Amino acid sequence: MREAADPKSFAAAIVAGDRRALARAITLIESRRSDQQEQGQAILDCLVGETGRAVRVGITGPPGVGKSTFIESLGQHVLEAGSRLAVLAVDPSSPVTGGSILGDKTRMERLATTPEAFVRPSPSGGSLGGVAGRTREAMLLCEAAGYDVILIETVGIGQSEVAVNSMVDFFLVLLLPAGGDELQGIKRGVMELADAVVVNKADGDTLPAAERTRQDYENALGLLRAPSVAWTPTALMTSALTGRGIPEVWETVQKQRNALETSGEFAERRRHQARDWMWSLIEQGLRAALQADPRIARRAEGLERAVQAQEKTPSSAARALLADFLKPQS
Ligand SMILES: Nc1nc2c(ncn2[C@@H]2O[C@H](COP(=O)(O)OP(=O)(O)O)[C@@H](O)[C@H]2O)c(=O)[nH]1
Ligand SMILES: [Mg+2]
Repeated sequence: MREAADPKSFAAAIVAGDRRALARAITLIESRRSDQQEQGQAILDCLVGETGRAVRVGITGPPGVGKSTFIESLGQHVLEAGSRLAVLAVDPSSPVTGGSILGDKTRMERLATTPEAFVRPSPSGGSLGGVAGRTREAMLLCEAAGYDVILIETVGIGQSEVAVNSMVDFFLVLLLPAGGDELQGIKRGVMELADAVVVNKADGDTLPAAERTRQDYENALGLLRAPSVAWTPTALMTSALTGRGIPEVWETVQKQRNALETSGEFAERRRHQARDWMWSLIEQGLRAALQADPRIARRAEGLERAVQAQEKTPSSAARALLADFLKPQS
């Protein structure tokens, strides 16, 4: 596929199942070069009608909990059930822990070599908003390519969970046996987003602790505000190594989907996500335009100093800058 191939034939190749075209389109979307990004967007624009049909599952959890291993195991199960599977990762920390990508590739070895599966390692670098944004677009491209289950892995630190939650239908928090969510570095806000909590490593010596932890979270979930009217979040237990509990996880995803579709919440959630996504792009675009305007950049520097020196309040500085930015230029 040549670099400047026209978007329509590029899009057609993706729909026809050309994996290299799909990979190339994702690379264009992830590119830092604006001409390549535009090519990627043009391809995506041709494909809007082909998107939206997958089951989108986000998987988060602390480093080492077994997310990649879990995805390998759940992925096999999904493939055996006859689905086509795409795996994407949002890992804003990957430039730091550069080795993790290599580790993930070997952990998802079986998936990576299965023709019905498409595994895309984390993009490295960039702001979280940017990384998550590109993951969302990569997800749409995968849907257009006919993948009907999309698993998105995100490391449970910072805001990435919230970003991923805003693009998936089912949000799964993976935890270790024992230790409260504070100990595991999971914020309460993230627990409130969970459609299911899954305690992994329910095997060998850690099986009894996994059982206790599952029960603890089952109780804790009962006290949290449920994210949905039609679905009550549940706590499960798996061993990604032995496969124990994996079929139950998939059953749970399907049950939630049915419940939300029946109640109408499914379509509503997707509509909200699309609207929020539009606004977050508008905000990003505004910020980029603001930062790209040299007149504003100079003004901002002065205002920043004044705010830091407590000569101006942040709100008056912000108002002054916005007024400047929005004033028609002569
Ligand atoms: N005993 C046990 N070890 C597991 C299980 N799942 C993952 N591991 C191990 O935990 C380590 C981290 O797994 P990984 O999938 O890379 O975790 P991630 O950082 O969350 O993606 C690896 O050594 C895995 O082999 C499990 O269910 N049971
Ligand atoms: Mg991993």
